[in-house]
Parts: sequence; structure tokens; C-alpha cells
Amino acid sequence: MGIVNVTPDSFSDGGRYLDRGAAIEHGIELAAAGADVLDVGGESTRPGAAAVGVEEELARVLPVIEALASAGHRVSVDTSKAAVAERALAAGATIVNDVTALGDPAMAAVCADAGCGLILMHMKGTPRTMQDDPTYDDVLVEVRDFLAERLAAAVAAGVAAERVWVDPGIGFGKTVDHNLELIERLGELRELGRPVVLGASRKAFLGELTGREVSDRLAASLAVAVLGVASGAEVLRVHDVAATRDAVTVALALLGRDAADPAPAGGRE
Ligand code: HH2
Repeated sequence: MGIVNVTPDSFSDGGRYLDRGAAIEHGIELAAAGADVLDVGGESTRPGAAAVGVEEELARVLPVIEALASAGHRVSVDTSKAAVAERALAAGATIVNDVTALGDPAMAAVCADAGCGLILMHMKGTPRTMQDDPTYDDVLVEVRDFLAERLAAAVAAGVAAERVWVDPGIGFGKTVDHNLELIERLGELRELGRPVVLGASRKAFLGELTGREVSDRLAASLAVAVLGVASGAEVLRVHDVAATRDAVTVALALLGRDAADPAPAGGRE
């Protein structure tokens, strides 16, 4: 998944693609570099980011989604608002990437009606509070149990289980050690029976480990991509698609595995 942030304040590329033309061009570049899915978002989830209203979020993402989907690209919408998801799906998105895992009570019905793919991500707390000293008894078990419960809730609301991907939410209410443990034990999330998404690209814990600024975390991100795939991730949400493709292609060859296509079956595609 290639990241297309149409925001003024995302942690690594805020403001770069707020202009819709620049965002569309960036999405097309990411697809040419090998992204299978373009993840278009209009609201930053970094700690302390300003909340965005439905109309503003729609104004940011809809033209970009329409352009990328009509050019034949598979598009996910990175939103936690059912009203935004509904319009994004009508505009051509086929996957909803919800970092609140159905926090909006209307979200499951929107996804069930559309028959779209759905990414359920774990977050402890809210973006405003999540990095205030998060604690867990066993981070992997807590994340897995949460995702199992959210998956069951989605299915109970009519979402087909085979359209759901799960994501441990690297950096969302986790210390450096929590993130490292989740990546190392990612394979245990496969017990949920759904493809596992890993989003670690350029994130703060990589800065804490290497001392590098956000613009200089490619090597660190590639280390996570390679070991994440070895641990069982099937989908990587990244900023640097071409480099990640190369690193993962070689890692998979060394592991003797083929790249899977975990796309949610059927639906609107
Ligand atoms: N991380 C971010 C946003 N959305 N979605 C999933 N499924 N998994 C993630 O790890 C994830 C996500 C945060 O990264 P980014 O979009 O680059 O920044 P921001 O939230 O500041 O826009």
C-alpha cells in the first residue's frame, strides 16, 4: 500500500500533497513504483493533530480518489468517519482503512452495504492521548484479542470476514519496546485467519532507535519491511514503494516464498 496523505500536518509528508494535483501525481507515481493499493487519507492521526470535519476531509480526498480510481488504481480511504467512507466508496475506493476499527457506530453498515474491503487497526486511546505512557500485560495478546473482537463485530454487522485485513497499529499507543515486540511476534496475529497489515514506514520509534529525522528513515523502514514480511505481514503500508518492493522481493526470494495478493475477494472491484 502506498501512502497518499492529502493533509497539511501528517508526520512525514504533511503539506506536500495537500494540493490535489500533487496528490494525484504522487499516487500515480506510487502505483508505477509497484503499489497495489493507494491509501488516500485526509486527516492526520499523529499525536496532537487537529481534528478535521467531514466536509473538509471530503474536499481533500474525494477528487484524489476519483482521479486515481478512474485511472484504474485500487484505492483505499484512510478514514474513521462513516460519512467520509460512504462518499469515498461511491467515488471509487474499494477498501476502507479505519484506524479506529469501527469506532464510528455507522461504519460497519457502510462497509457491509458496499461489500468493500475493511482494514481494522488497533489503537490504545485516541491520537491525542495514545502516547501518554501506554502499558500492557502482554501487548501481542491484547492487540490480538481486540482485533478478534472487532473482526467478530464487523462480521456480525454483515461484513464478509474474507474482506477484512487486520493491523496491530504500530505507534498507536505503543512504546518502542511494544512496537518491536509486535513486529517480532506478528506471526501470532495470523491466528486471526486474516491478512496482517504492517504500517511502520518512517515512524517515530525508528527515529528513537536510529537518531534519524523523519526524512532520513528509509533504511530503518526497510529493515522493518523485510523482517515484518518474514514475521508474517502480507500488506505493508509505506511511503517509499519502489525501495520497499525491492527489499521485500529479495527477502521473499531468500525465504523461498512468493508475494501473496491478499486483496479482499470480490466486492466492488
Ligand atoms: N498509520 C498511519 C495512518 N494510517 N493505517 C493503518 N492501517 N496502519 C497504520 O499503521 C497507519 C494507518 C500514520 O501514518 P501517516 O499516514 O504517514 O501519518 P499521519 O497519520 O500523520 O497522516
